[in-house]
Amino acid sequence: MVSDTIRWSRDIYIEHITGHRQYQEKKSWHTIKTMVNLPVISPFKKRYSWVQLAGHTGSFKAADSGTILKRFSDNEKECFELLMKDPLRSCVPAFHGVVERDGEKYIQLDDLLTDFEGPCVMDCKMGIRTYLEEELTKAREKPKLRKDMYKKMIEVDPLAPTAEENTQHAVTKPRYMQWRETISSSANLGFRIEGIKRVDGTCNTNFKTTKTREQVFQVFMEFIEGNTTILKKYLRRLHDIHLILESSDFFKRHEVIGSSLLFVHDDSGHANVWLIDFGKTTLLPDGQTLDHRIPWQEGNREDGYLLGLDNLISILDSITER
Ligand code: I3P
Repeated sequence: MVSDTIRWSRDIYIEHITGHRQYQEKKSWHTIKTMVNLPVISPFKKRYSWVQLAGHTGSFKAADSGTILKRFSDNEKECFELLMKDPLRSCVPAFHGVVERDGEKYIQLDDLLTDFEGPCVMDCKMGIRTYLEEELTKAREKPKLRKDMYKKMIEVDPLAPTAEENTQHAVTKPRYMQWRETISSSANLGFRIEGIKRVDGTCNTNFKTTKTREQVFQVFMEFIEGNTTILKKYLRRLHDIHLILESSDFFKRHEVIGSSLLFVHDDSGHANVWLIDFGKTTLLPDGQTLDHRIPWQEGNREDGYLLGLDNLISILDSITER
């Protein structure tokens, strides 16, 4: 399932960054780990492509000016179709249907960066939980051992695996995802920072252990470089999003997992926030709705999205108060 959190830089598609190294190269629009899909750049048009701050590699393709192509997922397409008819339409990239390129299907979406000059981008993955209940059930029925996840785990904390996991050199996916939630702010604050791209083009995804309110506060301060105009715009937009979520039928009727809030601003003081990534957003059975705040217990499908949004707003509010 493709549920990437993504975002963009001009002219170069930047791939997913794994591990806990901090990349501080001072190269503008630098490929951080692997560069793929260098799009053809028209000298006549301003072309933007994607910086992928987290998620699966190779999921994006350059498209006509002002849009991007994201690898097709039936689930995400269905979400966008519903979102285009929901009050949340104003909070997500516009969906332009499904297209085929080189035998592969993609969904076509608005490029949210088009209106920014040298955008700074932050990706916050929302919710207290980052895996679907159905993933948990499947993993229980047929446990699959993941050596790659074990490796990622010991890179951050060599003491995290159990004796059994050390023997197997592997962990199950839910075990890894739950561990990721507890070392970051997902479990305690209901969101976590996945990555940031700064104006100079450097990217940082070294936020796996950014966990406390104070740590998140510091990251936000650096991200906005103390610019209170931008901060106020972000806050206003988050309050609007909050109101719209409360009135959204789509939101009531979906378990929203692995979706992000994308913060974008530039030097001119232009700032906005959107909801992105619906690859793991799942329609509930008929008649079931979620509160998005009450604690998750297996079976209730709660995702803690609004808890995360409340905390995000209160942390940004505390910046204005200092
Ligand atoms: C990845 C992250 C992704 C998840 C991926 C994880 O961990 O949690 O959200 O993809 O699982 O490896 P990390 O950020 O620590 O690198 P999904 O959300 O699609 O499950 P995967 O390796 O099975 O794709």
